[in-house]
Amino acid sequence: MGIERGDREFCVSSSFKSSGQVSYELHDDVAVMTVNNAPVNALSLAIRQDLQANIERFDSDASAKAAVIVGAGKVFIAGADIREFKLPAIEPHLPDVIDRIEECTKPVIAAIHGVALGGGLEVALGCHFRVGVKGAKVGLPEVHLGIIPGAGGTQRLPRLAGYEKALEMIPSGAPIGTSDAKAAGILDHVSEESDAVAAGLAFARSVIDEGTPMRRCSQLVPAAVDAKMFEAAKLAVAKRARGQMSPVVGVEAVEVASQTSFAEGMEKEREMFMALKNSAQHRALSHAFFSDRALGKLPEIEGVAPRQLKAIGVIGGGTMGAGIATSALMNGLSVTLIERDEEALGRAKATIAANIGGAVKKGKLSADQEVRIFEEALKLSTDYGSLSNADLVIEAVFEDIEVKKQVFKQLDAVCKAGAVLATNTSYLDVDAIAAVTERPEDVIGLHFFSPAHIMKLLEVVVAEKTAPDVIATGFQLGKIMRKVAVRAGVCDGFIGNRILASYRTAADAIVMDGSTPFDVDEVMLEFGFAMGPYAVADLAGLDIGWATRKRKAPTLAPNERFFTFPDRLCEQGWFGQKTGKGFYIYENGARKGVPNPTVFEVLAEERKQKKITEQNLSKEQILERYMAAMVNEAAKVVEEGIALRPLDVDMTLIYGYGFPRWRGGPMQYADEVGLEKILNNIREYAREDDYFWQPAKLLEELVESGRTFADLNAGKGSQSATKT
Ligand code: TC6
Repeated sequence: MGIERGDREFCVSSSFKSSGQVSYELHDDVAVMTVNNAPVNALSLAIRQDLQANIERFDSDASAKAAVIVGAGKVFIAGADIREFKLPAIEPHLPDVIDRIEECTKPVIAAIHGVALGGGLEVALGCHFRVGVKGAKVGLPEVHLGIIPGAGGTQRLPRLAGYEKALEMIPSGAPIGTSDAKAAGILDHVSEESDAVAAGLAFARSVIDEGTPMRRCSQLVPAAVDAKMFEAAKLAVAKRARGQMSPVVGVEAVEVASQTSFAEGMEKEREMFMALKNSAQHRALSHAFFSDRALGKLPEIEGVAPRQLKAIGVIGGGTMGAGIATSALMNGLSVTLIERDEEALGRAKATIAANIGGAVKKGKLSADQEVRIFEEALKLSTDYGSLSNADLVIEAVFEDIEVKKQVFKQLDAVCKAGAVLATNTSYLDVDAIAAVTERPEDVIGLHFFSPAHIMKLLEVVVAEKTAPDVIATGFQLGKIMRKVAVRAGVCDGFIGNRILASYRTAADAIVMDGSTPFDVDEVMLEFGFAMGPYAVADLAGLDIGWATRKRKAPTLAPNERFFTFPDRLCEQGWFGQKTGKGFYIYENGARKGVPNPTVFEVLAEERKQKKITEQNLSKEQILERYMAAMVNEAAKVVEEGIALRPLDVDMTLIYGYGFPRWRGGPMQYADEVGLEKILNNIREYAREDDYFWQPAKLLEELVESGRTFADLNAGKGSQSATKT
């Protein structure tokens, strides 16, 4: 069918109706095509159709000698429209649109501002020239979504920039800046213009006037390469990826470029792309991508302005307080840190100095910033009165409710009206802490994770009376400190530590019943965690769990199983890494240990005492039990409204507890495994221990109604019928 555009006719598929999202405008003899699909010009079906139609139009437009493709708004093009990946693919497919651009008989120039990512860079690679304006970035981040570039990126990039650059960019997914991109030959020119249209037009003029030969990436001859390079890259990438497939497949796709013709390479790339697009890993990583962006979207703070946040106070200069102060200082806030005496202040300052020094060494801060922090931004004091101007104060003192209440009484007396009063408690009742003040609406929990200047997670714990603008301020602080803030409700351990306690109990039961801590750690490493639970316990210090068990012992229910085998290690002064021995032995300060043989003896003794018949659980059974405990507790956390949505749990476990992102978090994982299977397992385990294995009502309800956690994320139905 022919469609009239201006005075020319051009051909597109019969079903096509232009959405007008790609405009076509002649600037003298240069056609400017502007992709306009806010917010990031994602390559939706409508954009692909429009782009294809405009390329046809340009090719037959005798008055246009060159074309420039630009993006409207903040970026060039951020890639394929990820939301469309769930739907059946409709023509024109992106690789075909890009081939059509490349086939053009006249030069097409991509003028890049902001970012050209994924399919956006692939569009640019299909153009005959690429110009970047200052500050632009280009990259192929598809691996972070569990896929690989699927529109020629793995075949064109190595031909244009060489295998080494392609092997650096594709498996890492990291974008690069203009000077790097120019040096690699990805950009032909870096413009001083800040306006991409002006930069593109100027470049087009020079191409027309100088008759610069058009370059098609598909026709470039790849440099010869030693096949060993790919083997080495695969090994290195697989080690880093810890089970994630896409970075390794990314290497394989680049290798294909070294072995076949462009056309064959494109076919293979498509096959690899489609296989990954249909994988659980892609579903999990897409879920993580959108969940990241959903975390701060909460009805209770929609349109609510946060309070002012310039100067903050931190009470307590131990590891946690000093870490929080470091994070605030590194992100431009002024901090007044309070300790009980000068000596403690000195120690706090030394910790902060070491943290900041480390950041300078890693290039995260400049030496000038370091000087400014210690000369201007950090104040140390033993006097609560110095907090009278603080906009927000975070208490990070000893984890004891009475101590915390005392601190809050003092804060209530000295802080200005409207100051936010936050506790960094990891377990305690924030409502009870708020109740000792005259202003419970200003009180909130801000639960940082140790080391606080490094760990990404921040639980924003909303107490019963916390005001909406205080919640908004908690999220704003997270943004300023570049943390991932998750809303949590008040309960023992909030979202993360409560779920942790549950799967740790399950792990202890697995060990008590015949497996070893090393079996459990191995299974969890294979699952994708960076460390297993017992290696983590050694790192955190076994004395912490010992103290908790001593507190808990008198409160046990009659049918509650209780595991004291780690106490036998603690009794010998073995507290984990810090003492060189725990579940593992750490020779000469090594960070990776070897199994401590005493653990086997301790376990054998305790099993004998408790008359436990050893079970021989397979790796799969260990994993099923461990994950069932995690998912069941997580479901209770959602059911009770402690986490608003399953996705809040998923992001908490990913950012705070090392859950592999490519599995999407425990709730996403549970959906993939099947909720019915998990529930059946829990019911089966309950036959042995019906105290611990009580199925979450939410889980039962979802199974009964045939719904999933993803349905809850999408707002399909209430969280639970049991929720009041
Ligand atoms: C690909 O290209 C494969 C090609 C082969 C095909 C055969 N699609 O991050 P922000 C949304 S795979 C749909 O908050 P920023 C995002 O959800 C893709 N939507 O903004 C959010 O929506 P909300 C490879 C997208 O300024 C809004 O845009 N490309 C897409 O902090 C704003 O996003 C990538 O992986 C998309 N591609 O950062 C790039 N991208 O407002 C992914 C974003 O409803 N994108 N949205 O919550 C990014 O890295 C960042 O969004 C950014 C902008 C750097 C472009």
